[in-house]
Amino acid sequence: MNRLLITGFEGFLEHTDNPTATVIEALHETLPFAFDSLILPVEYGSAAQTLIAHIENTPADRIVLLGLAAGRKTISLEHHALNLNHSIYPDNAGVTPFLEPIEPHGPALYASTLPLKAWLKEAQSMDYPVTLSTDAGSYVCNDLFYRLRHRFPKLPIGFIHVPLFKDCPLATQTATLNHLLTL
Ligand code: PCA
Repeated sequence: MNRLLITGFEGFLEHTDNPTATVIEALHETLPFAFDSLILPVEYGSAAQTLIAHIENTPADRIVLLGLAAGRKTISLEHHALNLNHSIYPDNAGVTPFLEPIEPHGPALYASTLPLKAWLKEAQSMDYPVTLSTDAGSYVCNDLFYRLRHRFPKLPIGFIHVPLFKDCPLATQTATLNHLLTL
C-alpha cells in the first residue's frame, strides 16, 4: 500500500489565499495516482490535532506537509522540525508563543523522513527550483511538522515550504512536486 496524504494550510496573517490549497488542487489533476489531502487551520496544536484525528480514521503511509514561506523564491525541503514555538506574529487563534517547547521532554529536533537527498539530486539534475532549508522555522508549520514526527515516528513524514505564485508560478510548483512525488 502506498497511501499518500498531502496537507496544506488555510490563509494566515496577510496571506488570505494560501497557495498550498491551490497546489494541492493542481496535484489532484496531475499526479498519476490518487492521494488524500486536507487543509489545516493555522493554529498551534490544533493543526496537528486535526491531522492526527484524520489519520486515525484514514491511515496514510507517507505524509507530505505543505506550507507557504512568503519571500522565498524556491521550493524548500525542510531538513528538520525544532522543539520550539516562537514568533512575533500570532496564529489564527491569536496565540503568540514566546520560546515555548512543543514537547517539554521531546528531542530538540526531528529530521524529515522523506528522501531529501534523492529529491535534491533529482531536482538539481532537472533544473527544478528546489533548495534545502535547515529547519521549518518556529511558527505553525514547524509545530505541525514536529508534532507529526513525534506522534508517528516510523512514517515517512516531511515538510515542504512553497513560495508565493508571484515568485514561483503554480505550473512550476506543480511540475516540480509532481516529479518528486512520483520518484
Ligand atoms: N505557513 C506558515 C504557517 C502556515 C503556512 O502556510 C509557516 O511557515 O509556519
